[in-house]
Amino acid sequence: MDSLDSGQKFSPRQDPDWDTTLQFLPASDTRQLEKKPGRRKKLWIGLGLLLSAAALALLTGLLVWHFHLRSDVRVRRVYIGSMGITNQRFLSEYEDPDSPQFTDLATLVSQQLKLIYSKNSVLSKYFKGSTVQAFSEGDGSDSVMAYYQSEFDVPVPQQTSLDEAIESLEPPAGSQQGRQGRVLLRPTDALNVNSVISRAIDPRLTRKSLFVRKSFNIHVREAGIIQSPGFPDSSYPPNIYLQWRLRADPGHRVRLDFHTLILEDDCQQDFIKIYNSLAPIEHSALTEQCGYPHDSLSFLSSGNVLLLTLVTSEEKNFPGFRANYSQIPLTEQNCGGTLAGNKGSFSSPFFPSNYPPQTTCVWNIEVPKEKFVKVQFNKFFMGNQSNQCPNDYVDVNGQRLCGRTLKSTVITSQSNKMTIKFHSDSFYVDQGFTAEYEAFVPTNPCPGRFQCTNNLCINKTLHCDGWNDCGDSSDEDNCTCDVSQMKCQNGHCKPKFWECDGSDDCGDNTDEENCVKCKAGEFSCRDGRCIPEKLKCNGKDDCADGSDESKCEKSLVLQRCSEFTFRCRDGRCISKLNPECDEEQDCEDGSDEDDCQCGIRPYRSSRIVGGQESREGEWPWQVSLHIKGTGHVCGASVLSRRWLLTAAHCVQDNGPNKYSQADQWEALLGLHVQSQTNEWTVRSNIKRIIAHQDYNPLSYDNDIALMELDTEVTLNQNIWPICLPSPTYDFPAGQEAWITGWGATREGGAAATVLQKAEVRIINSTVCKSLMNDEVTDRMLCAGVLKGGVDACQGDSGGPLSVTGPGGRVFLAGVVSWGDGCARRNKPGVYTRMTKYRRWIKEKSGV
Ligand code: 4AZ
Repeated sequence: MDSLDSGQKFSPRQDPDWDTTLQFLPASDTRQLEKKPGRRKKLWIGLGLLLSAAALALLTGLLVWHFHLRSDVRVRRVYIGSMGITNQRFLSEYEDPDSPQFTDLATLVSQQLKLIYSKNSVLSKYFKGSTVQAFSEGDGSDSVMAYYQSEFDVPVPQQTSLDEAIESLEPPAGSQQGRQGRVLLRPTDALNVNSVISRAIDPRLTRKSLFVRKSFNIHVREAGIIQSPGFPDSSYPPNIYLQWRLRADPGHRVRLDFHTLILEDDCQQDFIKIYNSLAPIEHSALTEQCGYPHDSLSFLSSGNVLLLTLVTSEEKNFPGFRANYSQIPLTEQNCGGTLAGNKGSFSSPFFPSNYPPQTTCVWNIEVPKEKFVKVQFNKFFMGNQSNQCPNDYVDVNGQRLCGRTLKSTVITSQSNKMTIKFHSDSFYVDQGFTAEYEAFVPTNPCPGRFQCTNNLCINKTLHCDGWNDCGDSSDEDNCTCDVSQMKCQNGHCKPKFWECDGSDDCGDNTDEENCVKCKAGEFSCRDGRCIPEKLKCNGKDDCADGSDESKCEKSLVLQRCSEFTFRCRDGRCISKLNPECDEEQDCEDGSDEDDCQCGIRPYRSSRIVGGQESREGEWPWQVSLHIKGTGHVCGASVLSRRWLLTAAHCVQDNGPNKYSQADQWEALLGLHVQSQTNEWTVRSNIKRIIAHQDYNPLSYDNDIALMELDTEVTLNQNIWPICLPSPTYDFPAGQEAWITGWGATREGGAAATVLQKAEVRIINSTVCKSLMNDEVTDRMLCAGVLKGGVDACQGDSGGPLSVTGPGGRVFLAGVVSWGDGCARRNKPGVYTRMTKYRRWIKEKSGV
């Protein structure tokens, strides 16, 4: 394909015996007293009921009082912390929690904590005990950092005071704890303590259900691999809490690169969390991940320690992760410095990995005297956008930038100098930025190019072409439209064929006004007819194509079937739009939910030109079709354990190449990287190819073919069928869709090695026909990004155009077929329209 480019509150443990469903009997509920037997018996029953109600009320009141109001009911509260000790030298034995040296120092730390807590009336009253979890080198040469957990049993109403007391151990924000050698305790104490930081533990780590808790201590001097239990052969076990404590040599950082990470989607259930520490202290958390993340998954510590934790819940277990660890010298940080010359580039430390916490870099740019400096940030991922950017930020000549954006940002100076500072605080990291700088003559900032209001320079041909190329629309302001364009009220010019196409292209909707449409108070049927609005969802098919009843809460059985209505197996048609495999039974016979073992990513809960690398297992229906001895030629989709679907033009003889012969081909299922197979990849011979009998090699009409595998494959986490849409399935214009493949990454370019993906949109057929010189038939479907830059390309042919349906299952909307080049502006990709071939597929393959 072508591509352009917290400290959380600890909640009291719930008593499992506590019945939250207890209810008072309604006093006015006389139905209880109306039951059958004689009057005396009725009276007794009534009395009995009244007494039980009173007893129940008393019991409930007692329980409420007991658990919520009685001030001596206590809850366990756990704090995780670190203690800086300045009069101890770090010994290598401290890395082993079973060593006598570890035990000795741990005892001193526990005593010291007890002493610290004893000086505070609240802490001393509720303190239960501390355990030391690990030690690392401290900041200075003769210093050690201890990591501990302290437990308190506190009455429910006192929890806040306890939190405040713990916080009071730390000096107020901004003061320099320990810097001046301030010690929290008298010099007579065994340990000189220069910092104590404690935070309430993440409540997910104290779940009672976590029955396996294990820690691993790893020195990362020699690079190695960590993986979740069972990976990659089986899913991780339920209810585990694992910690990997990673240490590098002094003067080094720990580096952790995830190769695979597939967890349950809900972070409240399963998650990994990484800390810039050896204990899960909230204020040193660098990231939390769950599901199937797509961001950069490389992390670096600021010091020589890093902690990785994995927590899982009872249900939904996934493959887990594999990560590589290593150490790199602290000196290996190419960040900051002086930049001279007319142009150049720089990026945040370790880009595209996540930048380390607690890092500052300063770049001083100086260009020739008579010029000014312009810096363009191309990628910018600096944490959350917030006022004044108090956390991670980039400071350009005194102006702070933070947040995440894919748009380019340009900043100019009013002199030949510019200072750029990068800063990351102690927690939550991000990917950072890439930037280019350039010297410019103040009187002519964009020589030969158009200057946007945001200072971006763009190609002159992009000025007034209907597209927002600047990002701030300034290239489309105050334009004189040419004959092929319409003028929007906001002054923008748009291609005429965008008028009245149902989408707001002007930005002020003026391209959609004054279209011959239904009047106010009328509903527009899918066939263009107008009916009174009040007839919509009234249970009658007033449009006669079901469209006025198709987006209602309830699905109707219609009197008549139309080209827009789903036909159940019993022959009856229902009004609901796209009812198949949406996880709800709509047909009386349930046939809309039959044969729905498709369109899911078994282990996911959530090239293409202008695309990005996909993750392994993200597109389990994608197939790579190889010509034996040559390699990848086309894509295909898995329909079942036996059948694949591809494009007919992939299986046409071409001179000496006998592509129509099944024995020439080999299908690779579950493949991610070309020429790298793994335990999930299946290589299969082809038994039979069935190209569509009406395929037209000139027009590419009916560009579809089936391939039968010579043996059925076993489905696995990387091999799964995609759902086929029924003939009436609707893929409306504007809907998002994904293209995937190993094709060329630019027109005329080389094929991709890692499976690429790109997001496109379904394009209105009338618009597409006019863009593609009327060469698009009704059996074709257009999709793309009309601005250009994203498209399928050579080598993607035969692959899927995937669309997620209402129930979350993925449907095959099209098969990559043809286009006018790749990723050109106003030249969408053309796909074989799958809804037209449902019967043909059934007839030929039985699927
Ligand atoms: C091809 O040559 C091809 N831009 C496939 C798709 C497109 C162009 C070319 C669409 O296989």
